[in-house]
Amino acid sequence: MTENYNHTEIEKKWQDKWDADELYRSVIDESRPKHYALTMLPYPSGDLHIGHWYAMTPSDARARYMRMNGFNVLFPIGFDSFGLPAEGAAIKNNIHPKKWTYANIERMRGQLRSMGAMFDWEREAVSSDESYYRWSEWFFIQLYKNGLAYRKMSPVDWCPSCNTTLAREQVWGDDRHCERCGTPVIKKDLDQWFFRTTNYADEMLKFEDIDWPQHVRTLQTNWIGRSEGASVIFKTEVGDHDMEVFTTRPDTLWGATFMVLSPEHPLVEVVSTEDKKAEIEAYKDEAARQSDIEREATDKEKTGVFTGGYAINPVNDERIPIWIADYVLMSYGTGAIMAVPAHDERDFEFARKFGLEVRVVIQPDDMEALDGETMEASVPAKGQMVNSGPLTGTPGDQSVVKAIEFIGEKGTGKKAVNYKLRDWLISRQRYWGSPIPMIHCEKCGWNPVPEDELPITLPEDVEWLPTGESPLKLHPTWKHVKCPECDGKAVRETDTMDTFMCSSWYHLRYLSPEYHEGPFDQTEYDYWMPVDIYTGGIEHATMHLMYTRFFHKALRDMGITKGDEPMSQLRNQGMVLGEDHDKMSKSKGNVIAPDALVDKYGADVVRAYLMFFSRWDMGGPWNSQGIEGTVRWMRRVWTIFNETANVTDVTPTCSAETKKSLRLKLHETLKSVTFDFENVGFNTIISSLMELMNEIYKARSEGAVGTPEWDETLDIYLRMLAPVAPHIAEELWQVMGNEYSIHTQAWPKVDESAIVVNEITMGVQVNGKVRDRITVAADADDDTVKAAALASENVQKFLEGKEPRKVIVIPGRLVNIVK
Ligand code: ANZ
Ligand code: ZN
Repeated sequence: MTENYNHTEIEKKWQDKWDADELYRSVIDESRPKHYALTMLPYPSGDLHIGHWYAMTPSDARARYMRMNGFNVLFPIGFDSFGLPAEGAAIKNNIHPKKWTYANIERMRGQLRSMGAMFDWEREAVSSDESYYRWSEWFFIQLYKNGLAYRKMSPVDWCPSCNTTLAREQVWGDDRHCERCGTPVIKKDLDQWFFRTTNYADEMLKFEDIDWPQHVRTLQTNWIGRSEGASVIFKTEVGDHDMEVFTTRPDTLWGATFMVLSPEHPLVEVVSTEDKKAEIEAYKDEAARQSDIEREATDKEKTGVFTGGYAINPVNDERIPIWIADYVLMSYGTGAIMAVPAHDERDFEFARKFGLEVRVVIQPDDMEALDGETMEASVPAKGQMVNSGPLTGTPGDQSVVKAIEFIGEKGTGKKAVNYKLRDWLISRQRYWGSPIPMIHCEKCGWNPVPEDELPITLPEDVEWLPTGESPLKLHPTWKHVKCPECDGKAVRETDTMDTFMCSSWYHLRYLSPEYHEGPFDQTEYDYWMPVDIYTGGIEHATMHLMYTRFFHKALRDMGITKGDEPMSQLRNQGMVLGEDHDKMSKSKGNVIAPDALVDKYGADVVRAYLMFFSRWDMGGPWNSQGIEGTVRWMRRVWTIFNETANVTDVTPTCSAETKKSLRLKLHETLKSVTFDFENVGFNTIISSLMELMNEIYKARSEGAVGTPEWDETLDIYLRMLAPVAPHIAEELWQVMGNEYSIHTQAWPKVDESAIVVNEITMGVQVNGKVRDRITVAADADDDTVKAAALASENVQKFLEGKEPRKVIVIPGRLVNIVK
């Protein structure tokens, strides 16, 4: 009798044993190639959800596969444990953010262990530990010393409910609400710390040396938003101030019929005439209430106000009216534009609405002569320059270059590149984050905390209830320190760092979490870095995945890291949706809780089903019927191994054909599973294993038990199963009388000779009558087929010893022999 498959007992037993034996400890071993498999670290929200399982368990299977292939694999885990939710929970439940966070970490460690993943817990890193954030602080100082951290007064997006600034990516939707709490975001002027990510904009556009999905590359490329063009200086008529514009079309300079300033532009005050001031103020107020997205929308009715002022066009000294309009954003380029209505869509709509001149200066070759008075839409295409003073007649393929040369000679403009990417705003007016290690003295200005005084630790006695002020600022003593330069009275920076700072380098802390001489141990770095495969959610395409690249490159230039990129390969999973095909949420009641599933089915089934139910990079809706299919498969696996484990003296009764086709299926499966593991294609791994299981049952019914082919199949089956379902594979490995552990076994090798791909049978005719059938490889050439046909005994008989006059091969079907 077969024992029942008691997953709870089996999984617990092996998890404990693996732990006790330190089976997944990864230490430097120069004799083996290394493989650093990194899965995105979780935020300790308190509950591991199905999304974590979906990210981590297939990644674990891949890491295990690499290990079986002879790699020394590092697969670490940790917690991204600073951040706003801890303070939210603190306020709600009156519990210290630190206490809440560490209690959650404790609980989640247990949940993570239930996955049966090959995490090396000795390398766990927790970003809110003093031993960790000490180095976040240290990195801040290095960035500061290298001119990559600076302080600037700037209008920021502020969430009045969370009481903090938000990065551009944390402001969501057309109504611009806070990503965390949904409150509408307002603008506020604050002194903030920034990292100069824009220094690396061009380099971050290069992806040649890394294997990252095209989708992520496109998102990052668009986010960086590089535009080439020119910067041109127009002078204001009154006061001769510089009004710099960025344009991608310097070839249209002669067509500028008005200028537009962003309502927030500092020159608005200067150029506007007294009679316009009231109207302008009203317009500015209105613009401030809209989001950049709303303001930029092309389908929006254009609005604006004439300032009463004029600028001088540097190419022809023409006097041009200056307007303000909300479609020009202060946050892009210089916040001022030259408007060329004949060739720019938004400028055209604006000109028509306010009756401004539309002047054609570009004539594309393939279009009828354009007329500014009558045209119904702008013509943005390049073409020959017309109406453009000395440059009239310049062909479209040279127009931009010639125009830049022209303004260059006049000293009024030059080639320029512009980016949508902004510097990274680091400051958060919050408590639960890494302190920014800077000190301000009235006399000496800003200075970093001396490195030997690190870490600056967070005080525990803080008021976390909302006061409208940052808890560190409110603290009575914490901020008061001596100036590192003059020893006089000074104050600490009371803002803390954006948590994306902590997660920009956690892959380095994993290398040596106990190391205290630096952020990481160089020996470990040299062995393990770069990360060979990074897996996680696509939602991190533009923030985390750009910050971590920036960070690595900045550190590289300081001689701290090596190589140009931190992560050689990236693969993203999709999202597990609720059964109703909606995003899971507590309010919709469609949340799938992994703990309950593990209780009911076991971790192995949950792992396998998550790999099976959809393409990993696509995700899809959960299906509670679907998982039953995986359960049945796992039971069949359990049963067949147990039933045949102790069979010793059985006489195989199957045919040679059965043995051959079992081996064929086995090695075909091994080949495709190997291919799929290499290419991170998890769903087909499981379906292949299911199919092979059917073949195994069939072979058993045909009497294959006891044959060498049978033994080989079972052995290879378990090795293929081991990365997917590590517990059951370990148990069955033992049941089969093998030596512990299956997880230190080698991945099996495909026997190509067992896979004669697609044999076909062809008829052989002699003088029009079928005399025999031959079996050949489908891809056999004509000569091979002819030789096989002529070798047939029957054919020889009918040839009666004569040489055939003709042999014709009809590929795939027939050989025709003429006697
Ligand atoms: C004159 C012109 C003529 C333009 C023409 C376009 C076509 P990208 O590709 O996005 O970089 N622009 C510049 N700064 C702006 C701002 N702060 N707010 C709104 N629009 C702004 O686009 C650059 C073009 O967008 C610039 O080139 C400018 O209009 C406009 F036939 O200048 B152009
Ligand atoms: Zn000082």
